[in-house]
Amino acid sequence: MARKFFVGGNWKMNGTLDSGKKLVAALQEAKLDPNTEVVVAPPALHLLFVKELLAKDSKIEVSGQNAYHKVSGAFTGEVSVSQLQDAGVPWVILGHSERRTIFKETDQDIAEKTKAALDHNLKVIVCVGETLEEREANKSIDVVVRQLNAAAPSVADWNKVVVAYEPVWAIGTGKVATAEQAQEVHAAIRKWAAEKVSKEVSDSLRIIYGGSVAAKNCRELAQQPDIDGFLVGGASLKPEFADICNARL
Ligand code: G2H
Repeated sequence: MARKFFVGGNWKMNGTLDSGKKLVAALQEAKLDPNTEVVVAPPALHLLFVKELLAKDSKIEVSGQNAYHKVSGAFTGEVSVSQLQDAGVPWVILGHSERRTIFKETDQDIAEKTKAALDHNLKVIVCVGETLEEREANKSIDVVVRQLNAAAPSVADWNKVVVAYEPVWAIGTGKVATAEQAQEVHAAIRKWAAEKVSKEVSDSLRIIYGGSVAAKNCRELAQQPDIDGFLVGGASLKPEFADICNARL
């Protein structure tokens, strides 16, 4: 089964309303590969503004960068999965390494958030990936499998999930994983899905790569058989994001 190429732009905690408007205008002017699904994740404060600007081009969807699993309550500073649903935001990124490391989210937290998001009809980009220390100890695949095993019981419908493999040592560092390094882990994730979930899910699951993806390295990565797209940080704030969306052209 052909997997639709998927490119997410994770704007992280960057930009202003004005710069968001310019990024949207650039995306609307660019000629994007119609066979690529494009999703952008602006800061929470900018989500509805960007969603409205994009409405003219319904092909590009928006995503939250995080969400809390409780529906409502005394959780100062959080945005809930049900608030994203209510606002018509179709996607949410969960388990990004910056959430795991800086904000101390655990595998269990991410499992709870994944369940809550899917229960509220959101589509989820679940991030996994090892640290440099773990890679040097040859534990990359063990770590990724541990993170996936924690999230898997929360997933009733894998069609609503995209897995992002983001080696922590490659994030925002300019050190991109080689195409071979990324492919090896992506193949291991697909094997895990075949064994743990089903052959059908393994064949259809989109596994995207994140970590210093740029126009200059995206094409080689995009040619790997198990790389189905990208989660892009820094370069999603630049005109080259359109080239990354077109990596398969
Ligand atoms: C990884 C990635 C986007 P960058 O965090 O999720 O960021 O492309 O800046 O490494």
